Amino acid sequence: MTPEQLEQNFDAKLQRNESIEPKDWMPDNYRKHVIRQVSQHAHSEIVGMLPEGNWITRAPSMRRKMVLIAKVQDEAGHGLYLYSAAETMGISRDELLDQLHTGKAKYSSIFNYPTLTWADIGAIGWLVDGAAIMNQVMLQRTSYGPYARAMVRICKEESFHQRQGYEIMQVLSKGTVAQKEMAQDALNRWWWPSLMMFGPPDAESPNTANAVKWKIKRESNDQLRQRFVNTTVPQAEYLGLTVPDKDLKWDESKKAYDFGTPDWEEFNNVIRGNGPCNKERLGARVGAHKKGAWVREAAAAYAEKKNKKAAA
Ligand code: BYC
Repeated sequence: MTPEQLEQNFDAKLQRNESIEPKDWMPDNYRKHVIRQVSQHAHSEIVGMLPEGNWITRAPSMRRKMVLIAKVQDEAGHGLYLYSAAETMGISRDELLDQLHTGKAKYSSIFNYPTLTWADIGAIGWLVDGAAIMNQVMLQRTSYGPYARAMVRICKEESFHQRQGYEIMQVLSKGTVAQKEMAQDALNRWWWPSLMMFGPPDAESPNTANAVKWKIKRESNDQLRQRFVNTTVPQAEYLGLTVPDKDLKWDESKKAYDFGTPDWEEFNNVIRGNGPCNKERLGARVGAHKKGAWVREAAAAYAEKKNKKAAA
């Protein structure tokens, strides 16, 4: 087939909403785009374990501790499915990790903020996992098959995470005055960073045009951000908490909330590596990777021995 025919076949597959599979021909830029997004997503899951892991030893009860351990462990699993999905595109795990450890690859801006109180664990589940699901539901239909299939299971687990976070917020907001204040303070600190998770406004998003053309993204950053606000504001009202946005207002004609503009300068600063916890997060990841070297070496030596035995 000529290069033109290959490209036509690829476009026709997308038109028919068929998934693109690892052995299919694909344009180089599609491959690069998917590797970039899937690997950033994988890194986010892995780095995302750190702010919550910080509270495992301080969870207020045994039940909360068990639930939090399970949640953080789920995030590790998500990272592993996503690294595997990226590897089907022909990039190695070592290369992917190297990109994270050298700061070449991004991970979600949200994980560069500190978790100061137990209410932050509630706010992360409710808002951060809530924003993640809003984005990930459409990714179950993303055009790259291995990514779409990984997202099905991830979405199920993220729904559970969102509910456990909201339940923590319910308990705190119905608790003592101090507990309610703690819940409000967490909402105040996590609201705007959660809106930033969806990425820059559509007009300033360099990757959206190709992502939509290739059906990698089915909805834009702004569309998803709007849906998140519409869904989450009534949840905050139910808790008796106030969303920290003086411009927030229901618009009956649009059947949607008008809301203020996130501080995009802060966002750009965080993704350039200058957020409150960027250095700490990356330092923790690089340190964990170094400490884990003996486990990787032992696993490789065991596999080699087993292979030799099987071949003998
Ligand atoms: N943070 O052209 P744009 C989770 C970058 S974790 C950092 O709009 P795109 C969880 C963007 O990469 C869930 N960087 O990009 C885990 C691009 O830079 P490059 C994480 C961001 O790709 C543990 C530039 O800004 N979810 O669930 O079309 C505990 C311009 O942006 C961010 C995913 O990763 C950001 N927030 O759209 C709890 C979902 N936003 O690469 C929860 C998959 C933008 O050109 N990813 N940038 O240098 C996506 O859907 C898309 O990649 C994004 C960005 C919507 C994030």
